[in-house]
Amino acid sequence: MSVAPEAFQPRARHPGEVRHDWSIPEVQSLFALPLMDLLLQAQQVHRQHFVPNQVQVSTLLSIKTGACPEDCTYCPQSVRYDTGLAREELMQVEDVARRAAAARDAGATRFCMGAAWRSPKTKDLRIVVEMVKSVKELGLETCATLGMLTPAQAAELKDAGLDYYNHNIDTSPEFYGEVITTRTFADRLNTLAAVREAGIHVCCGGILGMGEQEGDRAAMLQVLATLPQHPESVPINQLVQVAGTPLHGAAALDPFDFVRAIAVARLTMPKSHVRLSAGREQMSDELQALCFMAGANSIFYGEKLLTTGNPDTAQDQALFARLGIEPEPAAVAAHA
Ligand code: SAM
Ligand code: DTB
Ligand code: SF4
Repeated sequence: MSVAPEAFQPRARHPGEVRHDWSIPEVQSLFALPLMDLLLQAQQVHRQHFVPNQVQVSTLLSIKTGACPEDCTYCPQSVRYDTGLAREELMQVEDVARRAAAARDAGATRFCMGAAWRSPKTKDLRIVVEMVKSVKELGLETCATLGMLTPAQAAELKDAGLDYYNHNIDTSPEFYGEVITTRTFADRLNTLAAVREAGIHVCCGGILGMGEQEGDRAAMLQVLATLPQHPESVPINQLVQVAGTPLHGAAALDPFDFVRAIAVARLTMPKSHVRLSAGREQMSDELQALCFMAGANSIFYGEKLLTTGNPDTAQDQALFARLGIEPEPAAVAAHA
């Protein structure tokens, strides 16, 4: 029996629909739009799913700094590059809790603990579990980024009350091998699957400005937008160039290309928070405003990222006031 050709027509799409079947050419065609058309679409889709003019605010803390065995060519914490960074052991739980309380008092609703590990050791994970519990007790949302996780480790963190786990794919599958050789793209996807399986919210994005092509940026976002469930949080980092790392001196990205990537993340993952992540210290207020227009609705707040600088809290508060942006209230109930 013959089937009517219309049976094979893709069904009508509407902008803002959550989809998991994005093709690379489709994502590339978004990048190719005139910037103002892209910005307009992105802001319209943003308003379908989010309260306008609200931005989620997270604070980062490096709980274990430097001497990382991995070779990520962007990273000041790799043991392989001489960046002059002093190595620090895993922090004490009480000190982390003190820093989290200060972040909460300054206005953050989520506290993200980062460790320069390939993956956590059992004895270290036990300590991180205590950190997560104590940060959670302060009424903050909790996030950690500790490298690769097994399903059992992810389950342990979930039991401790971890709300989010950050693990980035960093770039396209094709460009990935130019950036990191000590762990594969597939390793990253396995960790993301373990985190998802454990019931922890996924925070996953990448870095722009590492010498990748626009096609790599499209391919990276296509991977994220075709995951069975979109990451709840999508950090878009601009490379922070650190002397001593192989990527120091990489050609600067056109700021409008950064804005385009934010807008494409917003359009392809309409319900995800898109974080204007590392690199804000090097951006003008006007560029950051364009990123918010493009649908970014999350930032790192506090004078330090992990090892590099971030705008002062007073400067960010002033920027929010000038733009009429308010911090997003914590979604505690959703993560209980
Ligand atoms: N070691 C763990 C890992 O790599 O999974 C967690 C910490 S690591 C610093 C977290 C992420 O920070 C990296 O995946 C990368 O996307 C981002 N990052 C690191 N150095 C950066 C830099 N110089 N500029 C922008 N983003 C950076
Ligand atoms: C993410 O995507 N960006 C953050 C967080 N996740 C862990 C890290 C940015 C690090 C920038 C370089 C540094 O401060 O060491
Ligand atoms: Fe280590 Fe993470 Fe830096 Fe890579 S990005 S060198 S895994 S701390």
